[in-house]
Amino acid sequence: MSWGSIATWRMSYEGMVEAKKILSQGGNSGDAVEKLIKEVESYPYYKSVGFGGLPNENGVVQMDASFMDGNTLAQGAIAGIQDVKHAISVARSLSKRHYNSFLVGEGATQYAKLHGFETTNMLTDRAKKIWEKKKKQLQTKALNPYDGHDTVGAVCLDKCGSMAVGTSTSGLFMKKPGRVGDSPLSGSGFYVDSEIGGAAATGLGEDIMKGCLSYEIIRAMGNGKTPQEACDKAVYPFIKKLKQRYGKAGEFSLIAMNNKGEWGVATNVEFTFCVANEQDPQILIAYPGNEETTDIQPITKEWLDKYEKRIKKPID
Ligand code: SD4
Repeated sequence: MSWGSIATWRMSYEGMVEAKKILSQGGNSGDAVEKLIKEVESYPYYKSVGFGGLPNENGVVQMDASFMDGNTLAQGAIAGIQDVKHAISVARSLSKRHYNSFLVGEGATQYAKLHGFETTNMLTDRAKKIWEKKKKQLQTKALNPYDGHDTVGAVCLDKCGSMAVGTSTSGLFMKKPGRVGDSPLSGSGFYVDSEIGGAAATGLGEDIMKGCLSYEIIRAMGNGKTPQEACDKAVYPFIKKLKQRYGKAGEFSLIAMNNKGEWGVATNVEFTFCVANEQDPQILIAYPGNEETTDIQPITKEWLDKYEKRIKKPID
């Protein structure tokens, strides 16, 4: 049996290298998902996940995360958790409970503290500076405050055929306190069924939720579509529908992998992602293609160099 992993954005690369070590040695898909996401949560220059994530309107980092086991369909999720280093680990721990498996706000933070999860101030100096700068800009300019947001979403398949999915995000920069996105919501931000495959989302949660897009992809794969066909079929007609009926569609991207390790993505914006199946992880870049298809290319060194500079650029 082969193993595989797909995860959102360039930021998941280093985590996927770690996940590969687990999966290629016969380790468990849940362990691989958690390890991958913890790597992203730990890196202070990724400003939309974990430590270094951008705060809400009040300057507080509030995180959402989820974990799902594709064998048992067990799920755990948290929303609006504060001061906890690894939101994904809290979500995974909650997935082991039949009751009280989705906690929000203070209750989520209390649970993490009570169960010994590492706590820390998640607001880095850099994130604070970006927030202060944005606050000032918003006073003088009519800007859209909600930019600079990405979720790490990861789907892993292990050699036993078990699948798992997880997500973690600090959500939209400058979000209202208490705002919850799609990432902890079953069927919207994530879903996995080891008999079919898994999917996860990143982008404007308010719009992803309107289509329950992760579940739609699983449903299409369950009806015989390849992961790429399922992503294309679930995402592009929905964007059209949103534009027609709601008047607009935010930016979002979906990833999927089936239980054979085949994968797909769909997006309405430039979207980097990482993938590995029986090979070293690679970073690819996707764009919306013609006629409801997705155009996928290898990443260039030029893109990666620019990215590295951008995420580490001094904040003036
Ligand atoms: C949310 N989906 O909170 C997340 C944020 C994100 O790219 O992924 N943005 O809505």
